[in-house]
Amino acid sequence: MEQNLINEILDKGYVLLPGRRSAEEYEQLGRRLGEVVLRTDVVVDARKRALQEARRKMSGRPSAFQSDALGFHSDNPMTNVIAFHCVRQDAVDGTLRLVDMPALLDKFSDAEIDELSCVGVSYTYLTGKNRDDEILSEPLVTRADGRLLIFYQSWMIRGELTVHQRQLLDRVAGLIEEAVTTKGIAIRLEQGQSLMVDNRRMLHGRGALPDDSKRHLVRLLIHSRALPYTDAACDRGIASFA
Ligand SMILES: O=C(O)CCC(=O)C(=O)O
Ligand SMILES: [Fe+2]
Repeated sequence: MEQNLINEILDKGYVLLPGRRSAEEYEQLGRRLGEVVLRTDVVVDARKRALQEARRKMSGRPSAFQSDALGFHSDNPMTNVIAFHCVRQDAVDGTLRLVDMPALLDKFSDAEIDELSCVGVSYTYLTGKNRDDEILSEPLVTRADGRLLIFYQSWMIRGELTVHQRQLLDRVAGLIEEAVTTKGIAIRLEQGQSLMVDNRRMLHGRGALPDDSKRHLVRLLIHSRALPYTDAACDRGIASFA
């Protein structure tokens, strides 16, 4: 079962698991794929959001607890699989959208990819004693064994950029928007369904939800040695769990 899931994630960038299961069964399955670094109840909750914001070292970032739309992004680059399980779906929408970044970056020349690989995107430790103490940086694009590994959070691109890098980033942002309308992947999970996504390949996002939405997903951030990852992000991250 695990190998089939891994193969499908490698092939398509994500897998919608067949059938339905309980949240416990889903979490067990997640643990068989790798190390579960973080488990989060994704719900619209203004209080949770305010608490999270107060604790954050880098403030003003979007939150999984917000009702506003969430722009396309990767989650923390220390993990390469993000899993979502639906405990309860929103009454009206709650669709997750995915964009396959390496496919989109096909339009860029090797030299342009090199330029993008010099753009650093900030993040902090996901867990452990160093959490939020240190601001780390991962390249927006890393070449690894003929693949491109992505870490994209448009709001975390800090530091000096050249004019050319800025133009490339605008082009990337435009293509992401375009991909959603033309060949974007839209998945509205139903109760008991689970989705696993290659976090170093696909971006995810969603539209706005009502402030009183009852939608509830369980998100697992998993570090799997069976899927591509970058040493810098993962080894530092894993070392900090102790
Ligand atoms: O609410 C969602 O569908 C996604 C939220 C999100 O980006 C996350 O939990 O990582
Ligand atoms: Fe996310």
